[in-house]
Amino acid sequence: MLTNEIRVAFEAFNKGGNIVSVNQITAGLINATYLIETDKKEKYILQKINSFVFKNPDGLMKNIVGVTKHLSEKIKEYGGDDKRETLNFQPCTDGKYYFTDENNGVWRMYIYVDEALTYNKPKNNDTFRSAGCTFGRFMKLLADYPADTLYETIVNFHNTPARYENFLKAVEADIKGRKEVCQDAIDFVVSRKADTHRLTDLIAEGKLPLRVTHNDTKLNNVLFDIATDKSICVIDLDTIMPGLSMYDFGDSIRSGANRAKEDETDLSKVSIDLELFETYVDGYLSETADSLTDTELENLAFGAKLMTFECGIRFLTDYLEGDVYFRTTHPEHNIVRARNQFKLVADMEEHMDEMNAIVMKYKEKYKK
Ligand code: GN1
Ligand code: MG
Repeated sequence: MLTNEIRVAFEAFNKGGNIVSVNQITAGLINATYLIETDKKEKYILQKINSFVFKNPDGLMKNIVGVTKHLSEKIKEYGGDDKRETLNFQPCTDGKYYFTDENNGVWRMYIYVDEALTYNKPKNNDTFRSAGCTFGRFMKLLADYPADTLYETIVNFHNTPARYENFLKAVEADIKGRKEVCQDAIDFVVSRKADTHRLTDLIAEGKLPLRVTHNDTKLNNVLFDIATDKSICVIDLDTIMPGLSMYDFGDSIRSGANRAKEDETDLSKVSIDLELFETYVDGYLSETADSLTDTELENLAFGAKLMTFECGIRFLTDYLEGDVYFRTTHPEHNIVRARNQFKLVADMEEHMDEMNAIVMKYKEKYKK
């Protein structure tokens, strides 16, 4: 629906033409996203940035514009199509890549990648393998990006011990009186405290390299070409920051290799699909095996479990704090999501040896 604020924001990017249609895209849980079509037959994605989550739009957009320009150059070097394989953000008349409206709403806009779609669940093994290649290539193309110029858009985003501490505070404060009804989930988290610091300990010991990572690699954050069904373009670039390969690998597994959707209430449907896990490992390592260290490879499967655990902790914390962070459609939404993630964690624990063996199999295949 075309509202006044959407029209004003669109006009700030000075592309000309009149809006003929607006469609909200609700797949993401953070920003408000609109597909805009104009009478000049042009299509754009206009996004209102969630300013509760992202406090510094200037730093955020500098990261994103810097990274997408870097990607464009690389894509052109290998003969790819930089109009489809990366997002192209549009400046306003003042040269800034975002617009602040009269209510302090912050907006940005990029050219819509046409003839492409996203999947919430892999359509088949090939789709998921292809996503693995694309996220792996993304990290590879950014290997020489100056990481120290990146602004930390969400401080401690994948710092699981810090997430754990926030969770404990939320339990303690219990501002919504929800603690009692989710004691099972609270106990689940507390009993796995030791897992929270395994990767941060390895970082502190200098045993894991920080890389430029995406940090939010769920399957619907990559676009697929409708004609070929190959994944082409990584989207949702707000959390690009220095991070670990396990974060990107892990979050893809969390979201794509769960047999159920993230907010499935029937927990008997939630489990890790090892065939999908394998197909993603194949795609991801086909691009990255040579650059990953042995310690990274040994921790990839654990990373999948940790990202699932951390996401569950975040959903549970948000439930305890009254649903202030993630978009929800009903009061139980966050606790449903948390229990779902914890069921997946428990299932991954059962299959951890198999998951590690699969990673080693593809290490042998791809590492020269
Ligand atoms: C959010 O923005 P979106 O929907 O792609 C969240 C991720 C969570 C995910 C859970 C910036 O991702 O960290 O894993 O929801 N993004 C942010 O679905 O917090
Ligand atoms: Mg998204």
